[in-house]
Amino acid sequence: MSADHYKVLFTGPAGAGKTTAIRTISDHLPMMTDVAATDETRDRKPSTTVAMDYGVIRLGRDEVVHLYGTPGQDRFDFMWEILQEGALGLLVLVDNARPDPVGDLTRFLDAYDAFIAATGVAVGITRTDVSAHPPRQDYVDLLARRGLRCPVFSVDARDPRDVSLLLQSLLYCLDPEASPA
Ligand SMILES: Nc1nc2c(ncn2[C@@H]2O[C@H](COP(=O)(O)OP(=O)(O)OP(=O)(O)O)[C@@H](O)[C@H]2O)c(=O)[nH]1
Ligand SMILES: [Mg+2]
Repeated sequence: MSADHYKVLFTGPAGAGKTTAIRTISDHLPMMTDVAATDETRDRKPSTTVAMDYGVIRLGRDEVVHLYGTPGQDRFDFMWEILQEGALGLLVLVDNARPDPVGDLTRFLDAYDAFIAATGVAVGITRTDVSAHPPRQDYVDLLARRGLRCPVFSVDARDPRDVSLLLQSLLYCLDPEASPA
């Protein structure tokens, strides 16, 4: 039986866990383009994505989801638009331990404004074990102010259950008729 193929895109600031999330749920060893970080990200983690991540997950019997991840750093933002092509929806990961994570989310919602309007978005708040502040409600309020109703979860990018729940909630929200796998 031939499967339906979908593409989703993970984005968000450097260190939010995009590469980790894709690696966590991918059925096969993902393709990564991480190089040793030489800039300010080096203090936080040893490597950073310079082009893209790519993994794949089969959901149920007949759905294959292709997982693409962007670089987080602004200097590679030319990849953000390229990677949107053909994607069904966007997963924004934000690192709750950064100085202004709600501002980070605002920046990514702005950057992907037209894409989100045409597709859909879900938000994963990572590193809530490192910083419990700001609360989830701050993100919900921001999304509501922008007229966006979408899933918002606290996720640990290292936990396959968290990441796949976020992914499935995005897919479900894009197509409520679809049965979650
Ligand atoms: N404590 C904690 N660590 C986490 C959590 N989620 C992810 N991490 C860690 O945070 C780091 C995220 O790094 P990456 O996955 O490379 O982040 P990225 O978003 O791909 O970053 P760029 O490619 O630089 O944009 C990894 O060391 C993860 O193990 C979490 O919920 N809690
Ligand atoms: Mg990365």
